[in-house]
Amino acid sequence: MRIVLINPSYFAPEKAESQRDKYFDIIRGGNMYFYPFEPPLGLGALTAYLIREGHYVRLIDMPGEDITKEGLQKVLLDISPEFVGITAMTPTIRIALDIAELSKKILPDIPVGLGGVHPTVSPKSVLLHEYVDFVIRGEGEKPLGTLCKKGFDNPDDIPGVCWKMSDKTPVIMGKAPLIMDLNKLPPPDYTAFPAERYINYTKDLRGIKGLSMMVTRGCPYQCAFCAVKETMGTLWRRLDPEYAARLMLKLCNDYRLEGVWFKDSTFNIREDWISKFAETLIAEKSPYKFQVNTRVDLVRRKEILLLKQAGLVQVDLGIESGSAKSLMTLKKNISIAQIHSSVKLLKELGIKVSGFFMIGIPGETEEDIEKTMALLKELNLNSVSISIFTPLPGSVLYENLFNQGRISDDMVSFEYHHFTEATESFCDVPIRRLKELYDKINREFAKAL
Ligand code: B12
Repeated sequence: MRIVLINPSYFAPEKAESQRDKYFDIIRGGNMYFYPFEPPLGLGALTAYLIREGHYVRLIDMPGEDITKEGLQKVLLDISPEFVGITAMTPTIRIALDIAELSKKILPDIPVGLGGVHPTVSPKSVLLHEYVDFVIRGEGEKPLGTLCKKGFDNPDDIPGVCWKMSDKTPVIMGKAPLIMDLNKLPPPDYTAFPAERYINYTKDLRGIKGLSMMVTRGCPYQCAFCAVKETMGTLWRRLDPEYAARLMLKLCNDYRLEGVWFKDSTFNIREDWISKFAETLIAEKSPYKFQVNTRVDLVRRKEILLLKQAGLVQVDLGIESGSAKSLMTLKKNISIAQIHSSVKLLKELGIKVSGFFMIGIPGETEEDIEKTMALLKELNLNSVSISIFTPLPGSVLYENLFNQGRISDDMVSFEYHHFTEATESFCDVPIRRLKELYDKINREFAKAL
């Protein structure tokens, strides 16, 4: 079967330029190394899986290939696919739906399915859209593989596959069981997207020729702002550590990289896994650098030293706030003291530290935000990424705010869920002031570094 998978552009067309400029201004300011330009690993994983199942797959990576809607139309007509799959996070749902419409208009008989975080948490609203035939919830490999095998006229009883009856009534299915043995999946297909562009981009921004990788799925922590449990669950699953290390070596070798960015939610959940992973790299005399994401309460001296020996150069920490009250609201389960001690330790060990922060957390006053500013100054990190809190569907805080009637389930506003462009305040500081503080925090911080 000929399958097209589409990674939509990040920004709604009318906002594209201002959004991009805004991000680049922040980056130029020197305090943010984050811009949403990363390889679509989810679709890369699906591509590899479907190819192994015997299908032809063309991944259209709109941001990576800089494809416009006109370009997309041409590729769709050229390929004449038998199924079009589109990925969507909350901020890209409207664009994903526009693409579904475009696909239906030029290929009216070809089924269109949406997957990813937003369709997973809000299957009904997405399926009610005129141009969407299927919503695939959770990990997509098995449900989409089965649907393609069974045929699109026969979608009932496939866990994870939601569909419409002939009178358009949506049939909502639960998610497919989590994939327990990740080793059995083929690694994501990096040839399916323009890897070189992503490599050049990381070189410009982070100084290292690198690519992102993921070797685990799921996160057992309960952070109230995060939505990842909806697609990947709370059960931590991983590749065998030796296999994960070999895949990293292979990726670096294949693309002549200097290193890898691990995008796993929390990299060092288990110490024995980390030891085997690091020891494999050390035994192979790996010359490559890598970065990981983790929590401040998981920064352990012995482990960091071993990882450093294996090539660890940077740790990204979810610090989020300098206010103990806000950390409670976020259910981070970390203390300000832990933040200080883990940053101090990482610096001592010669590891670069980057931090994620947010302001405008529900219940916050200006005083809480000032505490975050003070913490940012004290920590003096190598780089930071600061967001204005935005409730993500699939997260506990979204649910709470929704139940309190503070947000409507209005899809149109979702494209403003770029955290630099918040249109609404969910804390005690009015939105205009929040934006002023956001600009101030970015400006001041850029100077402090
Ligand atoms: C890498 C990453 C990015 C990258 C690349 C995303 C991409 N295009 O792939 C970049 C940097 C661009 C990015 C940006 C943002 N991200 Co992000 N990101 C991630 C991250 C860390 C990993 C995603 C990943 O590759 N996972 C691994 C693959 C295997 O999983 P997957 O992508 O979910 O795909 C699987 C299933 O979802 C499903 N599936 C996905 N698509 C499709 C499509 C079809 C047709 C089918 C059948 C199945 C299917 O099958 C896949 C294989 O099992 C996740 C957190 C995490 N640890 O997962 C957050 C996450 C996805 N991001 C999130 C957010 C909020 C953002 C931003 C809004 C942040 C910001 N400050 O602006 C922006 C949004 C940009 C935009 N306009 O859309 C949220 C999404 C929540 C939500 N409700 O939408 C997540 C879950 C993190 C969180 N804290 O909650 N992100």
